[in-house]
Amino acid sequence: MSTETKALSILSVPFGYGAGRRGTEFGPEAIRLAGLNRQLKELGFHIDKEVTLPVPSESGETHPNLKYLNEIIELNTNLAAEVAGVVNQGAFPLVLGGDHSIAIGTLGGLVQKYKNLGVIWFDAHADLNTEETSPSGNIHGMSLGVAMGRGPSLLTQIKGAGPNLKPENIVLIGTRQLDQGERDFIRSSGIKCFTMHDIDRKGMSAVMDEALAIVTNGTDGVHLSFDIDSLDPLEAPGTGTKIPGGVSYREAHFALELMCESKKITSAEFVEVNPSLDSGNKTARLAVELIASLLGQRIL
Ligand code: B3U
Ligand code: MN
Ligand code: MN
Repeated sequence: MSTETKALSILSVPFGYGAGRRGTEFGPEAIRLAGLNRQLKELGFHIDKEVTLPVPSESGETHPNLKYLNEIIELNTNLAAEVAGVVNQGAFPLVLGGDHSIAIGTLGGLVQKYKNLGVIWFDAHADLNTEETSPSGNIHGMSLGVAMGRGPSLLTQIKGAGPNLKPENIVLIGTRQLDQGERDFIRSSGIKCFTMHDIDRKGMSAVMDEALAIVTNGTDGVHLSFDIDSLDPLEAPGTGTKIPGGVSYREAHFALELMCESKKITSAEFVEVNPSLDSGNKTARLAVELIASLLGQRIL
């Protein structure tokens, strides 16, 4: 984000119905306990607004391939409206999950202001499944697709979700687990995907240079959607779908510092912290440190 923009709004989303295991609903609280507000104040931010989204109660209706569909529609409809309100007032939205299905609402709100939004999707996964290609029926594995207008109309009709997000403006970073339908879609749509192989081959520095060039080309804002499972599980044990061979602690900080230096990031969300799987709040503390790197924390 630009150093001039010091107003920030925190949107906490204690929501876990999009994930296969319970626990991400405790993510925002764990991130708070790890000292987020103190850290932000130290960095000179004025916290404009702090909102906790109300979580819908269980409807009891079941859709085997779209688990908790009704709850996800309701939550994301509200979140999109909140995020749109924050960006229209000129503050930087910092969204704390919750599972990654909340990106449907975050992106749905952002595209109401940004007509050509760039997106950096930092994640072990691509979250590009549909009802047909998902092995789990968990909507957190579909959220980027839904935000692009791919998937069941019940979800894509959430205000803002849809073709406003263009594949040429999206990059995936840290990818290491794809389902076949996602592979096919990445190839046919032209979304740029920097897998762990690319990070090993080129180094995080070159990957971020390329990624930032793509997401800033012809765009009017850049959103960072940061799934904590992009990190190696040794660093981030408190998350539900751990995939070995992830981004290192240093690579993650470095990538976020480069995003900060670029002054191009206009919003961010941090998702999939699951305190019930964590040891000693390590993963939430890591999330706070990473947020600080994105927002200007420096060694010297
Ligand atoms: N691709 C798998 C696994 C998964 C996606 N996102 C997470 N896990 N966190 C799926 O269920 O769609
Ligand atoms: Mn994800
Ligand atoms: Mn993931």
